[in-house]
Amino acid sequence: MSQLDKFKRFTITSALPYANGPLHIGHLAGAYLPADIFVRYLRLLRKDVVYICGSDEHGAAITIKAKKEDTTPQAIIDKYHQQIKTSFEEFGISFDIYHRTSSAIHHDLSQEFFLNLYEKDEFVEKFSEQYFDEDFQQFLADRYITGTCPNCSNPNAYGDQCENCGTSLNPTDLINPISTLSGKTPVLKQTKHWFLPLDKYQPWLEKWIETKEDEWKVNVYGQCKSWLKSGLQPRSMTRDLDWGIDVPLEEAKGKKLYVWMDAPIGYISATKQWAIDNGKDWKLYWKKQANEADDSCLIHFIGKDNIVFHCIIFPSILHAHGEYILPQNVPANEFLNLEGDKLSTSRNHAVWLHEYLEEFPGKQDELRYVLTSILPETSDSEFTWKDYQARVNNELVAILGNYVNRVMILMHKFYDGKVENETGKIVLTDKNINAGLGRLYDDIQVNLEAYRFRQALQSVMDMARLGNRYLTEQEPWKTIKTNPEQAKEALHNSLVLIGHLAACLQPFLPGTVRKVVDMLNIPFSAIAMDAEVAFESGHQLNQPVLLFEKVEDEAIEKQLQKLADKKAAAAPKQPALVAAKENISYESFATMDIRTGTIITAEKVAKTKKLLKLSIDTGLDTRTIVSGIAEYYEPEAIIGQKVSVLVNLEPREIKGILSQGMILMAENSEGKLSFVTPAEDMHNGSVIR
Ligand code: B3M
Ligand code: ZN
Repeated sequence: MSQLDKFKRFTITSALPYANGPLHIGHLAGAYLPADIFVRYLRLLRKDVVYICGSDEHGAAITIKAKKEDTTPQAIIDKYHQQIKTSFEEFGISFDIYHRTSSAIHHDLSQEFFLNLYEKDEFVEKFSEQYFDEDFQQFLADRYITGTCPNCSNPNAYGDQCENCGTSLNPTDLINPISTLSGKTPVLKQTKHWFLPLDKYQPWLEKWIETKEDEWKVNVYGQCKSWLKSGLQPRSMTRDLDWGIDVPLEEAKGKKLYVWMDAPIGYISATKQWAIDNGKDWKLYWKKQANEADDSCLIHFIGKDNIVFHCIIFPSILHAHGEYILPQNVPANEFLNLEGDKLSTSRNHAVWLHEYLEEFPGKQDELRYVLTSILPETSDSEFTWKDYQARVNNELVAILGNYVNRVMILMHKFYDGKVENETGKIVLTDKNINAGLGRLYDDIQVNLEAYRFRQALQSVMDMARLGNRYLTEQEPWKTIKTNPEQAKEALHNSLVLIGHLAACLQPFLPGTVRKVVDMLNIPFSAIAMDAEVAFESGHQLNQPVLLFEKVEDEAIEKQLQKLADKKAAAAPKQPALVAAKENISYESFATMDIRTGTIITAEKVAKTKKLLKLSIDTGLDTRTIVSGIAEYYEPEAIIGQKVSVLVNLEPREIKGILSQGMILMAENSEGKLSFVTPAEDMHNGSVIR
């Protein structure tokens, strides 16, 4: 009997990925593959389950990406929502709906939630000072305000960041702030925000989370405890932003909901949409029922960086609302690393799902298998291509594929694929196999229900190992001559075992199961984890097909090379520096007279490529200097340029012109030149020392 039998219904969610980039294997191993396995298991048990996901299309993650790609947030979410949705579909994550938070149904429900809490007076209203454009009657968040960066003096820094030096800023950090709407100086104005009083909910949260001590994963429970221990603070649920869901209050014009207020509500709005599309009642999956025993079991699959939002903030919102169920469990995973390094979107250090699907067509189950084998369930884990190859070749091909293939080939060789006996029904007759099978079923079930998917998969593979051992012991290829009845029974037992294997493989390798069921020539519905596997006498098997192919070295080399190329392309180039010179005394340095000056005129020196004839105001005099910069600067462009001049360099004649000094130039490792100019405006003749 399953632990899960006490629940009437299941509401399973996977974190809504931000629609700001493609999916990689880290996403899959965190919140999607484990949930998909669990959901497929529930469906096998014929549970009433809805599996929900969708794109998270609000928040800075989206607007920042739009800025980077020089486009609109709408264009970003449209592009990536489609791409993510397609990748999930092709990979076979079996959501009942993949929705999006930009939908009207989601905007409406999020506003409804906000108003519900607002009308109950749950929010704490707080004021702070923010810039406001009086002409446009609007608060200025992020890029609606520019000014001088307090860090590097870039005059075009944004309210959230200076793109010159990379510093992250608040609008009030800017020197000389200017509104990009009116071009005028904004005024500071009080702005109001609505805070969720987490401090008020803390005692309730503590009690509720206590009840989860034995059930939740240690990493999840521990993180919650430490948040609670440090004391919860009120958290603003609104923002002065231009992208997101409008705060539904007259006095909050121009304000949006904080993305973490709306995103988890996305689970609910997606369920509503699914219910509309499928003639269901969404309330059964989300609302408290009259009788607690009728409540749905809500489980959030997430990565560890989302724990606080799913275990503290969202439950607080649900609790404050009052009508909703709370999560039964939040089995968060740790992180997956790749080839000894953190997965990184910005450094392009990732195995991208859409690329994998293209380069390994039809090999979804191979990736599912490897990722499930290394899921970061209790600590960070690592994907390497060599390990991928080893697991596919040594486990999928050599154990699972080999077992099914041997049995199928022998059945065709000896009996033309016909399953036939006198009793009229083919069932498992070997006591040892039966006992072994029973133990493995228990292991698989217990581990699946405890979110230990790695171990559960190992037990499924043990079933194939059991079959291989049985076949080797029975040797039907020999007994077919000496004891044909025994050979037949052994192969029939093996065949029934394949049926059990297919049933247990369903949550893990659905594509493979389809192939097995095809070969067995039985309806999909005939295999279930709690059903007997049997064949009617006279049943005809289909021709065997290979379940898995060996992964060749070349394929792995290619992937490793690709990662190396990406890494090289993303690495910042190290400048090749000129070697340092010998030390000199201060005295010899002090003999140089270096002054600030200004270029007054500039012209090319006839019959040369490199030389410009400059006249320089050195403060002391106006003098002629010949400088080898003609390949880098047009003469007209440098009139008025501030420079540094070595004025006491021995004059010398160059191409018939007396050059009286030298302009100092900085030269980088690529040979690019730059004038050396004082950072502040200095009068000509200022001494450089
Ligand atoms: N989009 C954060 C993330 O992708 C966020 C999850 C929302 S779940 C409601 O890590
Ligand atoms: Zn700056």
